[in-house]
Amino acid sequence: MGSQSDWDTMSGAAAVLDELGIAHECRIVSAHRTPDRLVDFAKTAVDSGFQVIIAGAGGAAHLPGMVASMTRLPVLGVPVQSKALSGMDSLLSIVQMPGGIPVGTLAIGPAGAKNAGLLAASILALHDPVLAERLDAWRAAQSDSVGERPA
Ligand code: RP5
Repeated sequence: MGSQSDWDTMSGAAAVLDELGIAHECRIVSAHRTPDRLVDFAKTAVDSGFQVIIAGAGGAAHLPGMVASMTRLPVLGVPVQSKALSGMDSLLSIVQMPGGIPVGTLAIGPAGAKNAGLLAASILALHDPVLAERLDAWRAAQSDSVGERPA
């Protein structure tokens, strides 16, 4: 994520990864304030063993696109809800990538962070049958938790 202030939102992605037993790291990497850290992280991500990157940022949210430009790993972008423009700035900064460098963009805010975790799990489950079972169970539990009528 781009800032400590993004953690309230991005912790939702980490929570899902924890629930599904998916090893992950949470880092603050700012495209604007720590550009060298960004380059180092993105360029070494494959060799470091990462398989999917979730990048959350708000405002002029260059982080997901810049990361995607420096790695072939799938990058899932989460637009963090900004105070000034309610996250529309973040969404448009992340979603409208020029052809050639994709960022899979999720919804603005906590729903996007949670779904980024789930989408990362779906990607990883393609080649991990044990994780696939856990993800199926997670989804079934979610279905079971939805009442048929309002309480
Ligand atoms: C972006 O600027 C971050 O991703 C964050 O969403 C936004 C505001 O950052 P702070 O000023 O709260 O650190 O780089």
